[in-house]
Amino acid sequence: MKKPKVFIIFVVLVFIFVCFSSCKKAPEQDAFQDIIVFGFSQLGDESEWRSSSTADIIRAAEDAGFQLMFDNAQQKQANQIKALRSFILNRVDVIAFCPIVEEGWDNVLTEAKEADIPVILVDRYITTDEDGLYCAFIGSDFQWQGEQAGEWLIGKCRGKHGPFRVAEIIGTEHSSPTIGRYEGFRDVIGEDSRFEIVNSVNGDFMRSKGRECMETILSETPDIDVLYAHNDDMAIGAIEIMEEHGINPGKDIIIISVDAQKSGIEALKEGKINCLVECSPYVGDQLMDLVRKIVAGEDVPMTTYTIEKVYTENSDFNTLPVRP
Ligand code: GZL
Repeated sequence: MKKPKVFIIFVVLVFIFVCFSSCKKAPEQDAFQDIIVFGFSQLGDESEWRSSSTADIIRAAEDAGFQLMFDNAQQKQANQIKALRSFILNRVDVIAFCPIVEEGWDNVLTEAKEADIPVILVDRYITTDEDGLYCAFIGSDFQWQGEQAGEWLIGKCRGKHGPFRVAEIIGTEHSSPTIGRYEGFRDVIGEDSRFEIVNSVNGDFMRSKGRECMETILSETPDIDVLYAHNDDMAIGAIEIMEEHGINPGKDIIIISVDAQKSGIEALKEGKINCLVECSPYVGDQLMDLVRKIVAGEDVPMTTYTIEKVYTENSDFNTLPVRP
C-alpha cells in the first residue's frame, strides 16, 4: 500500500530530530565544561634548567587534570607572541609564559587583557608601563642570586689582598635573570676595590656558547682569578675549555655558577665549581595552584618567589639536592 507523503515526511523529520538530539553533548561531555584549559608558552630548551622547567610544568598540569596547550618557542620572542595569540584565539582559561626578554609584550598582553584571559608570568619578568597585563609572577629573585654570588666571593677572599681579576659569562641579554645576576653581583663586589671585572661575554645560557666565551676570555684577558657564570650550562662549557688549556677549574680559577642543576652539582662535588647559587625550575605545582585559584575568582599574590639556597665547596655533599 503506498504510504501518504505526509507519513514519509513525518518519519524523515523524526529521524532528523533524533540525529540532532544525539549530537547534544553527552552527559560525560558536559564534564569537559569544567576542565581548565591552560595555555603555556615555554621560551626554548637552551639549558638543563629549561628542560627541568618544561618537564615539571607538563607533569604538574597532568597531575592537576588541566588540558594543557603547550608551545616551545625555540628561543624566539616572535614564536612566543604567536603562541600567546593562538591561546587567545582558542579562548583558553589562563595563559602562562616564560618571557625570553623583558621588553616587547605590551601588544599581545593587551589583546589577552581585552579577551579577558588572565596571564601569569613564570620564571622571568616583563618590563611594561601598562597596568593589568599580568596577574601574577612566580619564579626567582635574580638580584638576590647575583648578590649571593658576590657575598660568597668576598667571603672566599677574606684576608687576601688581591687584586682579583673576575671574568663573567652572562645569560641571554635583556632577560630578567641576566639583568638581576649582573646587577646583584656588582652591587656587592663593587664595594670592594680588590675585585675588578675584566671581561663580560654573552653565553646565552648555552653550554656551547659557554665554551666560545671561555676561549674569548682566555685570549683577551688571560690570568683571571675568578669566573662568574650566570648558569651551569655555560660554566660547564667554560670548564671544558679550561681543562683543554691545562687549567685546573676550581683551583687555578675560582668558579661561581647559578642554577644547581645536575651538571653543576656534579662539578661542585668534583671540586670544579666552588659555589652554586640555586635557581629552582620546580614551580609546576605552585603554578597550577595559582591557575586553579584564578579560575575560581580567588585573589592570588602578585609575586611568588621560589625558596633557594647556596651550595659551596664547604657544603655537606650528602645534603645536596638530587636532580633528575
Ligand atoms: C632562570 C632561568 C634561566 C636559568 C638558565 O630562572 O630563566 O634560564 O638560570 C635558563 O639555566 O636557561
